[in-house]
Amino acid sequence: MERTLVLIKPDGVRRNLVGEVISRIERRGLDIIAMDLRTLDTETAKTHYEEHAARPFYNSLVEFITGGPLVAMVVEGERAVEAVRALAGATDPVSAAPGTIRGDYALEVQENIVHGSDSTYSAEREIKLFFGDLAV
Ligand code: RTP
Ligand code: MG
Repeated sequence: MERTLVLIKPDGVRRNLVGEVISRIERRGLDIIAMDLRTLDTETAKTHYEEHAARPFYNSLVEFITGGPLVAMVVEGERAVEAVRALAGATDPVSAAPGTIRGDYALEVQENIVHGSDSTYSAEREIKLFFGDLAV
């Protein structure tokens, strides 16, 4: 069993896609074991995306992810990290396959609806950042 951090980003909440995203996760057979609606402070957002600190889109990304409420959840299941990444689709929604969340609902690379941890290592770091003591 694996755990991964999933975010329904502020664009997904604003567009009322929370139920749609949760439904896809549940139908796939993954379990949601923690979840809340919250607005990130700048410090948490910067830490979450620290790997992108040198990228030109970093400031814009931090502004976007703190710009409204998001849904944070811990998802558990067999190979959950890879399974959620497959459900989400490619980072750039235009290249994301139809049938994926991004491929069905987004067109812009920044406002791409969901986040899923990209490795078990990232998942552990991100779950600690968002949910404290909940172990991976
Ligand atoms: P995420 O971390 O949100 O799950 O997305 P990802 O792994 O598919 O993509 P990553 O490379 O980690 O990028 C993180 C988020 O930054 C925004 N982004 N903007 N303007 C741009 O060129 C650009 N590139 C990435 C997206 O919101 C992306 O999901
Ligand atoms: Mg990423």
